[in-house]
Amino acid sequence: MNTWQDKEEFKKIFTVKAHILWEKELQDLTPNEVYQTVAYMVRDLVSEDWIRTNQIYAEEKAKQVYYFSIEFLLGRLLQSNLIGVGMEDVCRAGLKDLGWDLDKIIPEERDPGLGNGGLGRLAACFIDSLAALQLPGHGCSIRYQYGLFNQRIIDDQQVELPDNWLVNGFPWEVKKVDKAVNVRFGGNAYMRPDGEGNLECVYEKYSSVRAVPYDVPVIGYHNHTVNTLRLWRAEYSREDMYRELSMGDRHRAFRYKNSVQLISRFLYPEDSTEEGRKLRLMQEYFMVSAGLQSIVRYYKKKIKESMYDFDHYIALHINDTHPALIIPELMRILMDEEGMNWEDAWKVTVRSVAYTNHTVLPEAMEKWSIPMFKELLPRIYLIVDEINRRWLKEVRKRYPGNEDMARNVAILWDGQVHMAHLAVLGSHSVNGVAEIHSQILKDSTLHQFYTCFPARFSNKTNGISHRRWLIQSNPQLADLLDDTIGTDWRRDPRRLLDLKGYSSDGSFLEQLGQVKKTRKEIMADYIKKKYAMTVDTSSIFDVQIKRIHLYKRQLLNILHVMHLYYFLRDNPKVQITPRTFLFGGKAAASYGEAKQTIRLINVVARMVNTDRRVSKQMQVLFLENYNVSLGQILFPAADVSEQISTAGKEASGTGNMKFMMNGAITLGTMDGANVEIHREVGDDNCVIFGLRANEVMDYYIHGGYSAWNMYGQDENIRQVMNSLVDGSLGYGETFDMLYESLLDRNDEYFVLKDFEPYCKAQVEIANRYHDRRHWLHSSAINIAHSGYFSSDRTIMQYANDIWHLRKMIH
Ligand code: TH1
Repeated sequence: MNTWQDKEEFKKIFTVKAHILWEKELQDLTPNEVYQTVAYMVRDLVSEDWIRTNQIYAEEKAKQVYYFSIEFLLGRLLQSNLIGVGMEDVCRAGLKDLGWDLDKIIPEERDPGLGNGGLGRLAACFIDSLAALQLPGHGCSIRYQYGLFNQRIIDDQQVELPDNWLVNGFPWEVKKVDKAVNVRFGGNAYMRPDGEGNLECVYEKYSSVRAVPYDVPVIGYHNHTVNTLRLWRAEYSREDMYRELSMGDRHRAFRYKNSVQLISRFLYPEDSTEEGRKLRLMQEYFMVSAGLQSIVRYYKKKIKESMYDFDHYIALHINDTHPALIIPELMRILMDEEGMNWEDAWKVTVRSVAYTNHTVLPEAMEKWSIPMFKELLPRIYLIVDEINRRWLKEVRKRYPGNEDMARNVAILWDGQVHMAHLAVLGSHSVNGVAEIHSQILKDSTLHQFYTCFPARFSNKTNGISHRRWLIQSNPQLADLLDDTIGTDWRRDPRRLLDLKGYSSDGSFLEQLGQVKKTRKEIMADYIKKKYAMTVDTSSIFDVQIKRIHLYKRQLLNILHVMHLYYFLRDNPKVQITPRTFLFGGKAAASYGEAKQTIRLINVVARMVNTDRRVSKQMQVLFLENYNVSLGQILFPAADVSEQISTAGKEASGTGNMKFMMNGAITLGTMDGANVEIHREVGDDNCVIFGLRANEVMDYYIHGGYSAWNMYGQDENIRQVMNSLVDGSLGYGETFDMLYESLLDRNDEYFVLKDFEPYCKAQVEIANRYHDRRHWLHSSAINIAHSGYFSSDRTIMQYANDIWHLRKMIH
């Protein structure tokens, strides 16, 4: 691996590089120019390894996985890449000599926010683990010109601002003009006899979009592996533009240009809900077709094996259903371009593709209207129609007269294309992302498919990169771990278990307490600078950060905050352990209830923070624009991790794991990966409350839950509910939509049902925190067991059980 020998060499190279890039003297460089200079220097370090990695994969014909995801929520790359090449300290020292502070340079990088939340961040952790484990695997996605919107809070409410993250360029990417491909949309497709007794497809009058790849290096951890994240950008073809212009219709020509450029302009800001826009369908096909065409071209040019053996060398993974069109697209290429028959093409396709499901919320299941689908993708529609026809024929033969069965597994039904059904049928592997979630898939969401293909289903519990979420974001804790158990855990996070031997060691626990204190002070400084607010660092930092969604129940949290406030206000003699309630998260712009929840949190925060009677005992703050970078400050500072979704709704959650790894105690329901966290640490080291998934399910199936009864029976619920609509909050503000969802719409997510158990769980948290030594012990146990939640473990499971990859040492 290329490195900088020492800080002297760093400074020499930096000087030359900066002069070439900026034609300036060093003292005139802006911080952003310093950032870019270092970024390009890191790229220079890895460029040989990047080329070499690809060479080795091709020479050895290693099986490679392509991880297709409509989102990759990378976060900033400078520090993680410096850590990857082992050069953070040299760089820091060199910059210091030249008069710059690396910690002030790092924030110059715009946070690449090409994702909404957990699904996109999971994809980023996965490619990080692939490279760290020296596995041949690459990411494939879209180079959105605008990432997820920037959130501002104005007059208590969320305002969405465009995230023009590419303004100063993105030094990590390499545009590969020679690797561009064309993706076709619209036109007509039909079958006709080919003269040899078979049918062939004619596809005509389509319009072409040029897909240009931008490659980003994915740098392993202290090894020579550099994999690739390939991001596609849509460009109009100049020829098509000139042809239109030459035909005299300038408006048509510019409409064409604009419509093409729109394809890679915005990331859809929806999380866990279906966004039924035509442009989104175009994005999905654009990504899949461009990615697959380039894979097939590479396969033929470099691997040079038969297309019938494609699946021996290539694994295609789809992150939720957004890339599920890879199934008919591969069928199209194998049949229309490689001349394979249907049966053989289907075999190769199913053996190549594997699918991960990330949600069981019905509103998040992707469905497209058939007329729109057909118009946009006529050739792909013919293939999907044929897949469906053959499949239903088989189902009706196997289950004669059982139309329920047919309905539950059909790909085309009720005028819609059901993407999850297509994904299950066209894959050899289907997995959920936590045990309870995988069980729900088998028992209900995909039950009929499970009876047809039981062997396809498995669980792969999510994980997180301990490199980003511990080594990088919490160096204080990482150093303490090194001093206590040695450094092996950095390569093998399961070794964190060694910490159990110190979980009752008084001097270790004191140091652990000191680290947490330091991280809370860093958080407090951020809050002081940004909000001119002083938070009490000896208070319990109680944090809920995630997308705002009714099922995640930020409402439950804030209703408890309101209850606690009323209680303290009315009982001035009561002393509690002081609390700081921190919230963060974005709401989809069109999600009224979520946006009203943000306003409620902000209104309550002002009421609490300005009331001198209680503000020594509790404070509340909504942190603006939660993203990866803010997460890196928040997770290390948290004492309590709020994981309070309605049981059965959160497929996994991954923030829960980031908190745990940084020593926070989980306050949660038996949902998603909380179940496994609870199993790892036991009742003593987390606080579980509320309805279980089966109880929630029973209420949905048999009824018997009345939100109004809860309201009638519980005085505390009445008090907080009334205040939502009686004008007693803020300046007479009301929250009708939230009130209605809780009472008139019968509280779909059981907020009121779980209210009292949640309040009790919060008392339990306070009691435990009171015993500092016991709390720190729990904190240590959580860190020790967090190694299980490293995405390295998750990726090894995918690599062994689904992709069949082998480690490539070089
Ligand atoms: C999330 C799940 O809600 C979360 O529980 C899980 O930990 C995470 O995926 C990673 O597995 C999902 N995000 C999305 C985003 C879209 C559609 C469905 C889901 S599920 C756009």
